[in-house]
Amino acid sequence: MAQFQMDPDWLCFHPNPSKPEFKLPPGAVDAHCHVFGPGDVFPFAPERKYTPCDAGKDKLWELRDLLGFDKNVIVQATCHGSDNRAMVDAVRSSNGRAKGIASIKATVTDRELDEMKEAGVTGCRFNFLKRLVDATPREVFVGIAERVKKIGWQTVIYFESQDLPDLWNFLTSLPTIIVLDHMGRPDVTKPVDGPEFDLFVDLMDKHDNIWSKVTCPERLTKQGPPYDDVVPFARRIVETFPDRVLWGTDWPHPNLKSHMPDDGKLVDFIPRIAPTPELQRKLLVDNPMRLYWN
Ligand code: 0GY
Repeated sequence: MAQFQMDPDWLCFHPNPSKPEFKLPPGAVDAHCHVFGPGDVFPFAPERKYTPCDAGKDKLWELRDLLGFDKNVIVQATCHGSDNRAMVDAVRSSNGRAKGIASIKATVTDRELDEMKEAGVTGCRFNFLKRLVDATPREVFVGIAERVKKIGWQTVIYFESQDLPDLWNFLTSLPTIIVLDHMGRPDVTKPVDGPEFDLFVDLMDKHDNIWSKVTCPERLTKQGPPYDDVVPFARRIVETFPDRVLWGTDWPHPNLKSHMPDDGKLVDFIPRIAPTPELQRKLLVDNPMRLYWN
């Protein structure tokens, strides 16, 4: 009997994704994905807000090879809280083909940070989504950012577009490179050149330490596949900031409710948002290599 029962409405990752038509450039990096457990080996955290299906490292490597990626950046998922063992184990066993982003508390010791760094962790994530985590005071995040800056880490930040005005001063005060998840989760029913998305573009424009993942059309869409409504948003960011964008699958796609994407089709979305070979090479190879494997 498995130790954990996934949530009754949980959508598990696609069982047999298609091989993409778009051929990824050599050395492409999936710069946003997760591992879940398996729960019997790496228990989910007591404070978690969801219990997923198991999605361990072996499944992730299978997907990497099927899609044609060379490397992964594994972001600690909130179902594991600040217990980073599943993520660190995956990074350690990847033969140098994965890096990690941790979730840490202010109580983390310097030794723990050094051990994670030695394993291949290159940053930590701050999460502002109430459905995923209990709130952490901003001054605590600032203190963590000042510490991780000393070991050369970046901070990855997950928030939703309506919170950007309030978060502006916090974000712009952080001393590290900052990577924003999923373009700050724009409301794609609003105009791509309207005030809300302009503010996100303005943030990146004024602060060249801020990067964006142009990820998660399956999460942002209101129309569903093939995600036509997300294309203009991602394309605007890729074309405006070609040297500060990253792409990732978001496998195993936590908390989707409407549908589970075919990961091969998600890869086929890339040339729609990065239409030239040069933009594709920057997005998929040059940028993630500069940020994570430098
Ligand atoms: C994502 C998005 C989500 C979940 C998490 O760590 C997580 O649990 O990041 C979400 O539910 O929106 O980036 O995978």
